[in-house]
Amino acid sequence: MAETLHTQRVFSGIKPSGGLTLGNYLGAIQRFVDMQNTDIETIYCVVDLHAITVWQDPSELRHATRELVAAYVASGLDTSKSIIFNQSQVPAHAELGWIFNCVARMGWMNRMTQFKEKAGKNAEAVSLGLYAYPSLMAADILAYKATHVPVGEDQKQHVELTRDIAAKFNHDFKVPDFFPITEPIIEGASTRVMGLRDGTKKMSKSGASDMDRINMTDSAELIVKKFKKAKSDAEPLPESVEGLKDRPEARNLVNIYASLSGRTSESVIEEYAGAQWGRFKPALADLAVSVLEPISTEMSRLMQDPAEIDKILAEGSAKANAIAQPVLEDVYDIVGFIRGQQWPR
Ligand code: AQP
Repeated sequence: MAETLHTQRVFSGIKPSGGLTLGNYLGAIQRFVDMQNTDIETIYCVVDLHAITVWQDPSELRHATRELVAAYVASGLDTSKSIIFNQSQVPAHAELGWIFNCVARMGWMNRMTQFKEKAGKNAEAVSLGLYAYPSLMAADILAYKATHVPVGEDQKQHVELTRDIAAKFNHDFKVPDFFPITEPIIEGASTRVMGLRDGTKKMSKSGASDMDRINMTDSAELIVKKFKKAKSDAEPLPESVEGLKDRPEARNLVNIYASLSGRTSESVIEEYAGAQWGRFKPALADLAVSVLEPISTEMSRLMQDPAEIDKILAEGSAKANAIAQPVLEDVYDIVGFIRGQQWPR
């Protein structure tokens, strides 16, 4: 458990960088909903500043931003319980992000594996924003002094960097405990949903093949087709989860089933021990359709009223700003910036 000094607060976000996948749903959104239903304050962001670290067509970005809000709400996030907003409407993120660029060390950033994966062999040509992304992510979290961040396994290293930035800021400016040392919450059977065509690579919005992922807006027919064509292996399902150890595709499909049904992988294996893929895959597809279809239907309904979605974002941004701005003002005072009459803005 993180700091007792700080009020418990959850922050997390998703990039509007394309259509949402089952990985985003199981690794993040489903868990955002679970956390909303606890006593802890929950803040969920559409991190549009992060999305533009790679090229986004402006009208597609607007669409993806609204669609992400629609997915949040259709999946069960409730604006009376959670703050839902887009990052660019709260200037504290970018302003604190700059300060953290000056706190984080080059050596720390050079160790970020996600940058290496995303930049690939093309590191010289990618944006500076992609490289600096983790310090903006630290600002997203710490602008709210969030104590807990539900994320998928792929974001663990970035939350660790957030902890390092918080500790260095607290130390350098001699303000012990100003920022909390945030805890990542990485739990459940789907902390890393893998691709359907390659069980060794994460399912991703921007992955090259659409058949590798389930999109939250896919039709029932397409979901069934994708699971039918999902890579598996020649063996039936094993008698115990240990038998999935060297079978990445099989393990992934079992984990997806477990998360979608709110069960453990053990209990899924107990039910399907010895089953052939011809039995398991249709059951998995039916389950996925039963979970995703009501959500995508509600998403399309919400998307018919973009003004209502923009209103959710405006109201959420005002609430987010009311928390983040005083934190930023304290940071400015701590750092030694002079604040004139326009503050508080
Ligand atoms: N495959 C996944 N399994 C489990 N969790 C996942 N998340 C993403 N993919 C998986 C979790 O979703 C949250 C938001 O992620 P994001 O969209 O902000 O960034 P990302 O991790 O880079 O997602 P993508 O789909 O891979 O986007 P692109 O392709 O645009 O880079 C995070 O909590 C993440 O862990």
